[in-house]
Amino acid sequence: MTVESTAARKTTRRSSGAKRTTGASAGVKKTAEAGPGEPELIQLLTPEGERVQHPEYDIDLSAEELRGLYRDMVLTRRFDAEATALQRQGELGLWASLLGQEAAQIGSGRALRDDDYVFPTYREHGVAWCRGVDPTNLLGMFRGVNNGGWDPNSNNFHLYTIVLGAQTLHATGYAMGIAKDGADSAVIAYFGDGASSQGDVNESFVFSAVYNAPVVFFCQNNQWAISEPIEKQTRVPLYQRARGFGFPGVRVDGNDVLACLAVTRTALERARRGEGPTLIEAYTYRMAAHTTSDDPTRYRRDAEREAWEAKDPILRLKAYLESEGHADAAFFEELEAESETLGKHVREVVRAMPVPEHTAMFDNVYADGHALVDEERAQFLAYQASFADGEAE
Ligand SMILES: Cc1ncc(C[n+]2csc(CCOP(=O)(O)OP(=O)(O)O)c2C)c(N)n1
Ligand SMILES: [Mg+2]
Repeated sequence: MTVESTAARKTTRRSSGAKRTTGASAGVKKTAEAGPGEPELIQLLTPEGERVQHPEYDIDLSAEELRGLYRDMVLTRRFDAEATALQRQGELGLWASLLGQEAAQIGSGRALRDDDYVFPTYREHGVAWCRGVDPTNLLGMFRGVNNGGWDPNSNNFHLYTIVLGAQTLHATGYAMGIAKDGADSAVIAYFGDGASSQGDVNESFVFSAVYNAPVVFFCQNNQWAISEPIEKQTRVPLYQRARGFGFPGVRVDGNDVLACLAVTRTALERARRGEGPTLIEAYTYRMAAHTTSDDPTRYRRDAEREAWEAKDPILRLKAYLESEGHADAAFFEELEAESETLGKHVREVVRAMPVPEHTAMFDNVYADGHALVDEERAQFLAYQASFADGEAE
């Protein structure tokens, strides 16, 4: 990776009819939007929506594919906004918004094959969308009516994991397993900048490297772990940590859906070839609060958020689609109507979610039951009954 100053950046505008040049022959440098001294980001679409080339990671997508990525991001953002509103109306207990991280999630999610397996955190609503998980199923846990909400094996999308970093170990073990089975599929584990400090993540790096496991570690560096800034997690850019474990790491512009797609696709292919893990650091920003229980105005400046607004992942793809004539007004209008329909559907489904039996939470702790769980169930029933007595008095 080379580091170049902002002044030395070179962008190559790619008009629809222009002959594509390879990075090497054109001498095109990787572009970056990081400040001086910061490592560059792999980028294919600037914040202004200009297409730039990259010698290693360039991709060719049809207008239809580009519109598809845009649609995914818009609908995911709409779903997310709807969920936040539902929490504010008391319909959900909590929500963890993905606002600002749509490109990282849709780009990496669309790089996956159906037979690949995903191990998410609690914020991967865009990846769930790409896997075909019904978005309303994501809301049950946040409403407190179930403990998961979907069958992980239906879409190869594991349940949300709240315990930071634990899923990286699950992913590594799963990847080691499919390698033993001789499968050519790959595994991807999502985690955050804060989770990168967890022992689990570092242990999974060791195991996956030593066993050449077909796993991609996709770290969304959204700059914050609740109120802890990235500076308190690391002395080096996160992607550089991979080197110490013996596998490659790359930093991609996490607000550039094209770059996220290209980089993840490359890493997955590498894993399939039996060349082991890759760490992708998607450099992005958490535009909303950590969750609906958090108030970020207590610990970060408005100016920081405003600076990231200019790098919005959806606006930059929209600018590109418009400037290249890849989408017309009718496309944007239809998508707006589709967003409205999705929002209405989500609201209706959530409000109609059945309230489970109070004891359902004890049902699947052990496959064959357990005496201790039986005891706890009985205690809980007695506790519930004490309320009923109180009401009766
Ligand atoms: C093992 C563990 N420790 C602490 C927590 C509490 N916790 C939940 S989210 C969070 C911050 C995570 O930050 P990051 O990994 O950057 O992910 P982000 O929420 O920014 O997507 C913490 C400390 C937890 N869930 N699990
Ligand atoms: Mg974070």
